[in-house]
Amino acid sequence: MNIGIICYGSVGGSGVVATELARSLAGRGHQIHLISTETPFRLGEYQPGLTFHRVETPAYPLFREPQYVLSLANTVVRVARKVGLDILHAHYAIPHATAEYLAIQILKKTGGVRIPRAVTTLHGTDITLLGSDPSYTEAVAFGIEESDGVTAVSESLRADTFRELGVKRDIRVIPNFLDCGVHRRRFSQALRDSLCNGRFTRLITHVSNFRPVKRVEAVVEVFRLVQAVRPDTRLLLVGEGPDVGKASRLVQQAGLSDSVAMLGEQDQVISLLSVSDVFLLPSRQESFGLAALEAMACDVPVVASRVGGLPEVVNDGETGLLHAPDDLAGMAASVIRLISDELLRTSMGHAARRTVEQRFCADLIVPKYEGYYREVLGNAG
Ligand code: GMT
Repeated sequence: MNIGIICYGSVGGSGVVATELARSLAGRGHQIHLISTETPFRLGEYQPGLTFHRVETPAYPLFREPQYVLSLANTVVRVARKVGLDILHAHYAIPHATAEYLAIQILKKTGGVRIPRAVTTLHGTDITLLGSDPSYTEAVAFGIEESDGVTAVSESLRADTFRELGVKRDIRVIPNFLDCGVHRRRFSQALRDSLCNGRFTRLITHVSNFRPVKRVEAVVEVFRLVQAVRPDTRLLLVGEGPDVGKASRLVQQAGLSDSVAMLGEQDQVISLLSVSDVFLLPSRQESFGLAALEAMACDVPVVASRVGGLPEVVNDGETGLLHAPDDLAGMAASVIRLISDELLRTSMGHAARRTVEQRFCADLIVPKYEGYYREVLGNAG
């Protein structure tokens, strides 16, 4: 198939999933056209069958905001005219489902080219935080209704979409996935020693894009409670985003600067996860929690909020420990339990890895997307 994939290239799970899907599909012999404003940060080396198309959005002083929907639709039209797309797959509904719809209307009107079938994948905040905001609801719901196929990354997100947007169509749940050959524990004693710095014996890791939904204040507070009992524990904060400054302030105010390492954005987190004892994700909302899945793939148990799709990823009591989002004391107690009980920690870590292998590997999930594309093409009217 000739498949166009639209995604955000900046750091974020939806872009990571779209890029992994693009790479896997190209590896399975499809021609993939990845369309984004910037080179997705996990695109990696050149791969036959995978072409990147940059969306350029010109600035003009009259406009307060760049007209991204128009430039994206325009790029899609040009790519479709040049290569003849079978499927156009938008990741993240806002505004990608709208641009997808617009591009297809233009192609239908101008004719002379194959009209791709439109698939939209809902990732989370495009529904739960933004899509359900009255400023967006009608347009987002319309884009979803007009797509030929719609997928959601968890049952929870599917239910949220029906409830929040009132859409009435079928939505297929296809969970997120990882390349299990790449995402696996690669332990380095040297890295662990350097992070433990002769002073710490346990490492807790949080990876995110530091948006308010990730609740850095909860990350720091849980760690403060853990440190009070286990001063030999260090927190690794990995990632960049609007709340990084806030995280740094909170760490300082709590007198924890010596025990927290702020490592900034990292292309690959496998080495850091592989030397971690516990992964901490106390988000307010999480439709799936790809960061938790990445930790699990590296044999690391997860302590997280029991919200959204996280219970579909982390099996409470088996591959991690889940708590109500406000139960920070409970999360701290779970972290302390895991770092104090090596047997429990390693058995939960192994169970986490097994879960990833049994349910979330690319070779299980990517064929589900291929099958869905075929269904959508089969339904072409
Ligand atoms: O909202 C974000 O933090 C970014 C967003 C994204 O663009 O990736 O994350 C959402 O999609 C991910 C990939 O499907 C999921 O793993 C995240 O759980 C989801 N974030 C939220 O629901 C908060």
